Amino acid sequence: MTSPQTHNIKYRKEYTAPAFTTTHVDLFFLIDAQETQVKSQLKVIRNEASSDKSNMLTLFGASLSLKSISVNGDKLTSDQYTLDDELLSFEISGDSATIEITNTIQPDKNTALEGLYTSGKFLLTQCEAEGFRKITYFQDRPDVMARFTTTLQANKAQYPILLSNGNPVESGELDNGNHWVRWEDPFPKPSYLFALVAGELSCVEGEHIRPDGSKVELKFYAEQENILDCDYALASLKRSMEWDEERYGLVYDLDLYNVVATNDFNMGAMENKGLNIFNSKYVLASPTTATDADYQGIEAVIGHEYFHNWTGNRVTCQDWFQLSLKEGLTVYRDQEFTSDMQSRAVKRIEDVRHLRAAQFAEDAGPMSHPIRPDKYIEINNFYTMTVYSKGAEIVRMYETLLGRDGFRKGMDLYFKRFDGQAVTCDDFRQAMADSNNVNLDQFELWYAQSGTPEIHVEKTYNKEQRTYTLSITQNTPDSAEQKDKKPLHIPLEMALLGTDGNDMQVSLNGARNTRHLIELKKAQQDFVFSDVTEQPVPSLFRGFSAPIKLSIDLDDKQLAFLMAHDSDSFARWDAAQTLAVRILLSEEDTSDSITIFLNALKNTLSEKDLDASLAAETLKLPEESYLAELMTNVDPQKLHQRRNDLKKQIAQYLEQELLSCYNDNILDGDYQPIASDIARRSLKNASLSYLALLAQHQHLVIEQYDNNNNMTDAQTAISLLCHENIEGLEQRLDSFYAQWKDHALMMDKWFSIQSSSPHTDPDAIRKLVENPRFSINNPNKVRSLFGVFARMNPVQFHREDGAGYAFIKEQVLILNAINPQITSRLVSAFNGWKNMEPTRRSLMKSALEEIAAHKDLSPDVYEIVNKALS
Ligand code: B3K
Ligand code: ZN
Repeated sequence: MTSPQTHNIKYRKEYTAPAFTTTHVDLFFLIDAQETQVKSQLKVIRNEASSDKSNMLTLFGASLSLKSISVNGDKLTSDQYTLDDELLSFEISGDSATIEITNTIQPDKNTALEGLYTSGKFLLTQCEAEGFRKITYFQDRPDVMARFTTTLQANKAQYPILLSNGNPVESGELDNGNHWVRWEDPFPKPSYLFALVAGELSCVEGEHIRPDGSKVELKFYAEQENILDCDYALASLKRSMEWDEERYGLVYDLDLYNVVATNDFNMGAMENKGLNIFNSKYVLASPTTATDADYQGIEAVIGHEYFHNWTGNRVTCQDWFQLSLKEGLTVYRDQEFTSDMQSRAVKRIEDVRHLRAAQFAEDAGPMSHPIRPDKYIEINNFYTMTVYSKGAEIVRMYETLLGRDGFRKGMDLYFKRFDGQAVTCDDFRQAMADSNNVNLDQFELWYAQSGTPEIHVEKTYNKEQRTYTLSITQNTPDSAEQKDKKPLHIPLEMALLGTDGNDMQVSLNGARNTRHLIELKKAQQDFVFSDVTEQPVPSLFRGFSAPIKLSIDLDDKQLAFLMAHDSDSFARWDAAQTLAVRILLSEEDTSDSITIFLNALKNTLSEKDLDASLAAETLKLPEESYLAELMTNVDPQKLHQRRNDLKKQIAQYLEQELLSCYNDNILDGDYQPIASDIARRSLKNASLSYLALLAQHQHLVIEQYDNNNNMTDAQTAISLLCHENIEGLEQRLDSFYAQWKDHALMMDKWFSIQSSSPHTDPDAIRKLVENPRFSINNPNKVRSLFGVFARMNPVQFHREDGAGYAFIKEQVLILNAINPQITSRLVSAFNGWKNMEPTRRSLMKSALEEIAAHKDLSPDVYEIVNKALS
């Protein structure tokens, strides 16, 4: 590891196309867990489009042992090249060359899980963003797109399965017990999409028939004991393929689609061309082991990686600053897929809840960055909520502005112009603008500016003239690294509700309608509606038409009115959230607001054609991290207490309604992860989470746990037992353990159920670290125990004695040497320190300073900690 001083910053503005590009790569691997030999043959040619006319070819390489290198058949001597920890450079005479390189790597020693590494009985790769350079020397940058051929050779008994990108074209056996398979990927791709898998795996197969009648083979690989749990993922893949054909006319382009599930993965999944690699959490499911949320997670991630085949793989990013080009767009696509498969309204609510809880906080803290960052030290730190989820919101705004057909025209033009190329966010925006004949220049600011815009609305009704004026200002606050931000182009979907609760027919600039789309472009703008026959209640930013914070003076009764009547289900939910936020943050007496809120909730739960899933969403109070972001001098324990007190008031006031919701939504029959059943379970379990706060109903939790026939009900119940410390918990945790101790994903649940509980203190977490099923080398375990503790257990992480911070600090220092990517995620839990009350602020700061003083910090951790402290 390098010392802090040498962690250099990369700037977006410094992009230049490389002097040479690689067109063909022929790889040979002699697979062995201790030492794998890699031979590569590269065909490089001068890149005419580049302004760089140098004769030097520079290849990246990290943690490699170089054995030999030759150019056009001539072996280079050590004075003919330069080599350091990161780069290998040598001269190319002429405009093209064939390069041959041999090097070795040590998969077994690779604990960072980037490059080639070991998981159980197989070896696998993770290359995005810059992991290919840990396999061999290469122009490891996304604007170098080459055709790959990969030959894998290994002992047949130990490594019966040998997979790589594209199609298998040849295979054979050798006398020494080895076998080999050659894979050819016909599509030029950047090296971050390279993958290989070698080892013992079982397989289940399916197929998809394309619109032209041709067949795609679908194969899922997992360890033998899990292979039966791949069915749902396989079905989701087929649904994804059909959906993309239908919605965007995008068809899969190889005859084989492989997916491999592993327990050892730094993230959710990876879209390698023709060979996706997945965290087993997003593949494996059965009714007794997976919750509704797990099933939905699988479908979303399977879809996401599949959709990358066009948005990411066929059209890729010029450089890593453009990451949101593929991630924001692909998240938007997977959100739309889920909306079509499940409930659009609920999906929108869940996504906005998540955005507010995590992205708003990120954008208000030291890691605030635009969706297209201008600089970074370690690109892995920029796979953020901002790049992904805010990025998806920005793509969604094109669709809001241009309409669904206009957006589709833009997508069609984007693929027509850029298929097979590595491009920029500006290219995408231009395709949207050109295909719709509109000017989207101002829209670029969404890519360039960080921070969450604040919209303030003043409203005036003129009874005589029957006009209603919305006077709207926008402002994006200064953030860590950006000041003086400009006004953005913001779509505002809205309606005015009359006293009957219906959207009024009103005119704006001559257009008479019940719904209007306003485009904000200036710091201050007035919109005058005419034909407004009575004083309306405005419903603004319907469907969350832009990722902003809204402030408007609506009283409690008006919010309750929107909760009851708004025809937009998102706006109904959001009115409830706004009222809850007001109650939870107010310094004044809130009893009147509470009464109005409780009655509004009661009406929601008593509606005769109640939508169970929307009712469940309405019952969920705003997340603590969202509330904290709206405050200063946060005392997270006090905030937690306050939110719990409100929950208890709701439980008491709505006891009968909650009991009915609970009882009416108990399902008979076999578990099915279908939308209608999920909706009912979700209302039942949301109700149970309130009833669990009332001593007289806690028996329901025990009964639900003991009689469950699915993991959704079981996990809800055992988490409630744990969080409310209900008698009978210990025995049930033990039997859960006894039943599932050999099931990795179930052990992740067992750890996280405990680590999120306010009754699990740092000492108890230390005991869990000693459990034989815990491993600090396994990212899922680290996330379940440490990640969940730091993010979802505010009572213990933010203890006033500092023991929670001390515990995470210790783990960060241990993990830093094992897995930098996982560590930098964990250490980010300290990012909100400046927003805390003074005691915790100084405790968190000291923890960060102790981490910063550590001498061998990885660039990943160094970047986060230094930003946090600056
Ligand atoms: N593209 C990968 C993420 C890679 C993360 C590298 N640190 C998964 C995805 O977004 O689909
Ligand atoms: Zn992605």
